[in-house]
Amino acid sequence: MNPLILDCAGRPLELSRPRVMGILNVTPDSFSDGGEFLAIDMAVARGLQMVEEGAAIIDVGGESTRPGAADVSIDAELDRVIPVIEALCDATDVPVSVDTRKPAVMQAAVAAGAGLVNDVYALQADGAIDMVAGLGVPVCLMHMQGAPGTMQDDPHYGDVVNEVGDFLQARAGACIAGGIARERILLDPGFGFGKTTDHNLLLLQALHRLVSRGFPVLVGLSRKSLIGKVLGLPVDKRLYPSLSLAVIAAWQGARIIRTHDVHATREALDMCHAVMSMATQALYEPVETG
Ligand code: PT1
Repeated sequence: MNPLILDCAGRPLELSRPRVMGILNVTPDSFSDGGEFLAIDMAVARGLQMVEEGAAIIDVGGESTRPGAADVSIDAELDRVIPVIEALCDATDVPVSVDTRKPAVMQAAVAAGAGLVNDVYALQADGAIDMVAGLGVPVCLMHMQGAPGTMQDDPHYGDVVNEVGDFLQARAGACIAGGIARERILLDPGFGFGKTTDHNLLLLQALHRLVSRGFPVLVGLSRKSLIGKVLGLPVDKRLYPSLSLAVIAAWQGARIIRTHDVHATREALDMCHAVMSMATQALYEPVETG
């Protein structure tokens, strides 16, 4: 396997085995009722805990994009994420990513130490490609049909696997034309973003086809409602099925798994990697015939 190392603003992210991205939501509901400074301390402590548990990157987000979520102003998003990114980058060498659609937030986050832009809007905001090209950091382009407020109302596709792959490849092309290095682009099919349960399952079943387009693939499946739809489990009972989905993605070549449950996911992925790496290590004896 060729060594694949992403340069996240000077912090290496090695992708020769599947890695865990730890989710750090900094929304008012996630670290509430302790006041502004305590909320920052709690978020940083949670980030460092995920580093201890084996996260290879921490994804800091200040705008919820789950189905039905409301928009957040630039100032509110900056107030939430920038102090957390600054403090986290001071406290650890692990790369930090910023989960945002807004070019102004991308700029401030990278100035604060972030080394990767994770954009569920695939840099379609005005000026977003120029911004990331200038910042020189890697970017994850995600597929979404519609917008968070309404995306689950009536998702429809002809061939969901081809349409999602073609969209992402077109966005990657636009990014490369706009000055973002090909080596700095990751793709994400966007599980739960304008997709029915069947769409999500089809996309995961055929994830190897997205991987074969030649960009590192990132997936977020942790605790998502597709698990609730298939197994009838509430969000706090979705760890084991989330691990199953993570391994199905990694087995097909996904390089980064975005998750709330870092320790458990890392163990599942390390075991998956142990099996996958045997494919390239001829340890068996040739069988004598005749
Ligand atoms: C994701 C992702 C993300 N997901 C990337 N960034 C969320 N790159 C935020 C549900 O169906 O998959 N990839 N940033 C969270 N969004 C959702 C969407 C959360 C759907 C929950 C659901 O439950």
